[in-house]
Amino acid sequence: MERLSATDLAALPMRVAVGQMSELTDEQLAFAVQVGVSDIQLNTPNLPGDARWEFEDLKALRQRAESAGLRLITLENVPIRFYDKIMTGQEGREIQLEDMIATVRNIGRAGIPILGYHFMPNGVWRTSFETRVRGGAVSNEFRYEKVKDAPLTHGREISAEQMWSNYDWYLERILPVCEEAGVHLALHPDDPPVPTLGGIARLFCNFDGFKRALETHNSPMHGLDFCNGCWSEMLGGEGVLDAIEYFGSRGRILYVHLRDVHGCADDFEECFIDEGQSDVKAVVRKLREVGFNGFILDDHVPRLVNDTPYGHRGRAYAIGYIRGLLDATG
Ligand SMILES: [Mn+2]
Repeated sequence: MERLSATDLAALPMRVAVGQMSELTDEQLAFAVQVGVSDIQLNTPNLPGDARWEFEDLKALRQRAESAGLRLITLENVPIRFYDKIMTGQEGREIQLEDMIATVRNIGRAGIPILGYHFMPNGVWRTSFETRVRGGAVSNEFRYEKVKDAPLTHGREISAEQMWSNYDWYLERILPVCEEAGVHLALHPDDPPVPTLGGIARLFCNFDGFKRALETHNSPMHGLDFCNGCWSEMLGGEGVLDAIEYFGSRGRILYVHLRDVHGCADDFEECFIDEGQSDVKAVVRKLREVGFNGFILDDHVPRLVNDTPYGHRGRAYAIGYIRGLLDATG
């Protein structure tokens, strides 16, 4: 398969992908083929390199997907250590920027068209990974109350103003490289989307943050990894439709994490895709209505009886459900 151009991407239909694993094992490739998808996403792929990814490794990864008849369409997240100084505005960020520029160029040259990213120096937080949901399936939860006095993760507080300054510094420099390299940047919400955790302000915890990011760094190569779970936490079940309307009709939704929760940003638990507070059928209909033609991924799922650490059973359930939604609304 040749490198996908922007035009080729636009010609693909809305579809389901398998992803969120860090390695392309034979088993993972077989699973993707078995559940009937043609696109693969990897999250923080386990590649050599302490500071950057190399062309040959990226190319080999894409070819490995293609050997199973699959398209490696997205890498979500480089390791935080690749750009932690950039995010926190520390000394040494220039060196990290040079390495990130090299990584983006290598991703483009390897023919991988989308790079998902986030701007959370202290990552994703949950207060339990043993939350029991329907029938005893194992999920997770976040209760802000339990972490509101958590110690500083970086030894100091970083304000929203400073985080915006760090973000703008980075995007001003990396986005032109993405444009040149043919790599789309897809922004994931802060997870959980609360204003601050461990002393670090979280920029992407409300509608205005995303609007500001995409307006300030305005390019067809810059859009969203629309995480329905996080948006549902931010705006509630109805609000996700407004967000899809706004960003989707502007062509800024690059791909979708379709999961859901019960609750809101500072107090929620993740649940099965069919029982959340948003109407996922309406979500898919809205995505069609705004002309979204990227891929949809299950993201996180509750683990079922005898499930694997990756959650093959829970994922197969969600992926089949999403495929059914696409068929039913097509
Ligand atoms: Mn997500």
